[in-house]
Amino acid sequence: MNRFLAGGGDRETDMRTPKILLIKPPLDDHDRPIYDLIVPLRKAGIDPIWTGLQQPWSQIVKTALEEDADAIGVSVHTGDPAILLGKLKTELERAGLSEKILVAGGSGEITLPDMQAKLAGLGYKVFLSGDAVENIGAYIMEKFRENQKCSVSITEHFESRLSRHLLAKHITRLENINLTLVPPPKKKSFRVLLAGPAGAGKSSLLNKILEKLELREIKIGVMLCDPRGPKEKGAFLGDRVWMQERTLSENIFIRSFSQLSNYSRRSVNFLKKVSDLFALWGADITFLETIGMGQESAARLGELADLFIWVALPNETDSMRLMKGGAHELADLVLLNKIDKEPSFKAELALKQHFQNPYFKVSAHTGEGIDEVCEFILEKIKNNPCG
Ligand SMILES: Nc1nc2c(ncn2[C@@H]2O[C@H](COP(=O)(O)OP(=O)(O)O)[C@@H](O)[C@H]2O)c(=O)[nH]1
Ligand SMILES: [Mg+2]
Repeated sequence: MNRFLAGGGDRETDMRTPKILLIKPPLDDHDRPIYDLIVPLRKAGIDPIWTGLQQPWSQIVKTALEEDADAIGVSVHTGDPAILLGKLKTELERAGLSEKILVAGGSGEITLPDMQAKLAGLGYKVFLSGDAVENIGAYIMEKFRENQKCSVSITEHFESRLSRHLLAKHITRLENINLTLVPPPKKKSFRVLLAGPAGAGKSSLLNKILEKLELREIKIGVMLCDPRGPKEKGAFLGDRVWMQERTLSENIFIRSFSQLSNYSRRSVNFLKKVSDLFALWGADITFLETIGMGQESAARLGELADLFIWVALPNETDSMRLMKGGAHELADLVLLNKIDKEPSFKAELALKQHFQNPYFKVSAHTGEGIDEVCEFILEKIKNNPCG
């Protein structure tokens, strides 16, 4: 069947900020320069993605493909920059990703004038420690705006099963323009929402859950949401760092999104459409990790979920908190995480008194309780009419 994404030309300006994937060559072990870039890039209105050190090229390229980042920033401190950046360029081209904005920086050989000329020949704009970080942001924004001008396309036809590459591209199109998938997929993917306060361990638990489900040959889409700050527009998309081992799996597709903390109706609709696209790629399950949540209303997000999981910390779960209103009321399941370091009996007592649905004690560090969580999810899918 031929499907298409169709819609008007109104650009979703509040949805789309340019993304840059920050990387180190596989053998380079120096992440400090990356950390120095993150906040200045956010201030320039750009979402930086950082995935961690020591990743093979194949993993870097798969991440670039799934995130469909507008720019790739490479920090080189050891090795021959021309060989390393040449290799990256070849790998990106091989994966059909030749249109990226490429920037590079670092120390050592990259500072030599003839090296900069070589890298310019490969398409990289080089920024060195003497350059103001703002210049990197300004360069990326300028190139991004140029690319945006020529990339508005309203109707996109495609065959019913999406490739990984097309899935990534279509998600970007949805970020750009309010499009509708026609017809909607018959088989939806089962949507599991992971919510809870920042730092409760949502990403770490998701990594463990994916590790188990991956062994069962289940196809999984993952949406990771990180917050834009109240002052700066860009968001640091850093959740992938906790799931590095999962990013090479052919059955897993991970995409990061910057979100405002109030989850407007438009952004919830957008996330729903992304999960429909995941279904067309073949995903049986879509996980959505929300930005850290507190006591604000999460009702709109609740609409999105076939299964709403609330991740809580034992020390912060007591009767007083549970008796107050909050997002935890929407939960089908509570995970009391970090039981390797915090006693849980008081939290359990409070949950038994004030929470009607099941809870599990878990640890993302030791893996305790993760099998039970996976069984719970799979059982729910079995009983789900659209799953
Ligand atoms: N001791 C312990 N630490 C954990 C556990 N799960 C996560 N953490 C740590 O808690 C911090 C926040 O974890 P993260 O997964 O980023 O939380 P998120 O903000 O809810 O996604 C990190 O330093 C993790 O290593 C756990 O089960 N036990
Ligand atoms: Mg997280």
